[in-house]
Amino acid sequence: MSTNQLPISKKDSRLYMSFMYVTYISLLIGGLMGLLQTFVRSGKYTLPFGIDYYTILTVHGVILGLVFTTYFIIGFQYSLMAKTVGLSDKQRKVAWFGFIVMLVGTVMAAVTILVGEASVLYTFYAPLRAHPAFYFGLAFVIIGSWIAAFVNFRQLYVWKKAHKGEKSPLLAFMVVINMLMWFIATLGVAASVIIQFIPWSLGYAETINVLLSRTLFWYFGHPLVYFWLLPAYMAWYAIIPKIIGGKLFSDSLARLAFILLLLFSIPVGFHHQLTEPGIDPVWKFIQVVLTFMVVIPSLMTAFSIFATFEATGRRKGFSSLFGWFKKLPWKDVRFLAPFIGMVAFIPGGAGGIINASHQMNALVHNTIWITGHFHLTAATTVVLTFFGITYWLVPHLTGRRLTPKLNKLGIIQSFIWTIGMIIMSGSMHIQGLIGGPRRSAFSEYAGGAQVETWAHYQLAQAIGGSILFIGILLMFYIFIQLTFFAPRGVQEFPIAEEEDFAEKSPKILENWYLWIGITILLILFAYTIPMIDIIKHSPPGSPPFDWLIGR
Ligand code: HAS
Repeated sequence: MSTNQLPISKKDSRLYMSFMYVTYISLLIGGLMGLLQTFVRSGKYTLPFGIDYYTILTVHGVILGLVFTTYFIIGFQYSLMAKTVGLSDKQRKVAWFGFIVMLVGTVMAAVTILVGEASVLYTFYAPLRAHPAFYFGLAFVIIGSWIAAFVNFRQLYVWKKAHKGEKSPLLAFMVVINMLMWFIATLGVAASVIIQFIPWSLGYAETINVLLSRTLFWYFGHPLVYFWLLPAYMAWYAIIPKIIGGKLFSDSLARLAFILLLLFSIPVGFHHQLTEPGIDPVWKFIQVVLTFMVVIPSLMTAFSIFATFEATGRRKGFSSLFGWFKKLPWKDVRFLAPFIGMVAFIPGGAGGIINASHQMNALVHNTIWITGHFHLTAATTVVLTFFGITYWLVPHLTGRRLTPKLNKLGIIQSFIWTIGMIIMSGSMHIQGLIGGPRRSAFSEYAGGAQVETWAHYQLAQAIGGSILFIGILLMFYIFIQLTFFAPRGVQEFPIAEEEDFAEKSPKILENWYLWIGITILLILFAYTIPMIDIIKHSPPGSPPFDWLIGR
């Protein structure tokens, strides 16, 4: 990869930091809601002022799953693009516009939820119905993120025009893949929101086609989790090697892994709907097979990271089998936090494979096992990597330094997070296996025969949740320090270089027409027939396609 790093101007920094402010305010609010949830589920606490459990569950899911992640990712990706391919004045203006559109949408959705008019959880499954402002808010957030996507596409396009024949910088390539995936995936949820939810919530349509809405949601929902994961992979492939004093393992392998993630992350939404009637089992099976295909790039990533660690250690002179492992920079939080995230992804990924394994899904679906799964993958792997990025990105943007004291606090934060998550996610997994449901307040199933057994695990979740909340407070404190108070200075923006003897990456890896073409073909293959089936066999009075099938 080209080592030429472009400077980030003050004006640019202000834009990227605006995304970070929303990110960390969201973390604080969303984390508090998570804490309250675990308290309620423990059965030892009821919410004051008649606040509904599902309202706080919705705030938690929407604000952490959709707001915290999206703002961090877009802000981080902009900074990667600025460093590698640059951002023009015009692009910055459009980027600000996108930010404002997103912010307006976020505020609309947040207020609607907070006043109790949209307690529909982050999946907003019909027939739960929210106030129209919630759906309009979501639509704005999506449109704002599309603006960001198109700015990113334009940034790479302009760079390519000025650097004819050169391969694009790896990180810019990765950002474009992620935003392409996001754009294609959000078309599904946008269609559902605009064609189905908004007319229904405004009262123009009396009913809603539930299965169609859920299918469109999950067409988006699985790539959504990769939209969270890919920025973490960007850091693992191209930033962590620099932090540990190594080089990029393989530019081609990294690009191929991202291409495979683009191809296979979308046509797999049915693995969230395996227990749903109305979808032909053959198509469910086909999407399960495609789900196993999307595991491959993650295995490639695991291989690549191990190889980077080992190669770096051996270059430093450690010849024993695992000697290199001891010498990784354990005291550097920029490495430690993402490393713990990587380790968490080993059981997290294994859990995903269990979920995807058709028959086994019947055991875990809709149990709190799934909640345990995504607290390992999203809330540990991804979030700890995002924290790891924050420790250098924020001071880089604010012209400050990560001091040894803040580094130490970061290490403490990483351990608090790990302990809290082991307790909380571990007990969720176990409770799920013995039938504990997800998305339920404790009071709703109190009196059932299994409550006694579940109660222990729910108490453990409240303890884990409390530890995690302490972690959130500490992280927020570190963020404030890095933004406003840390000493002025220069914090490195670590981007790994390629090995001097690295082979040239094949040109085909940058053939966008080819990869976008195959992505579309795979989506059409996996979704066309089942979608026609769903529409054809939907019950009478299921808009919006009644007119189409003559009812
Ligand atoms: Fe998942 C449900 C399947 C990955 C998030 N998932 C969810 C939900 C969320 C979520 C939020 O098939 C709940 C949605 C809801 O509300 O209903 N998931 C998978 C599969 C993967 C997977 C096959 N999930 C993720 C990631 C997420 C995430 C990543 C967030 C970021 N998931 C499912 C299924 C369901 C599901 C079903 C529906 C369940 C149901 O019934 O509702 C795969 O992508 C996983 C592949 C990963 C690996 C691991 C590779 C390991 C690596 C680390 C290497 C470590 C190193 C460190 C090198 C194969 C890369 C060195 C270590 C040393 C020890 C030295």
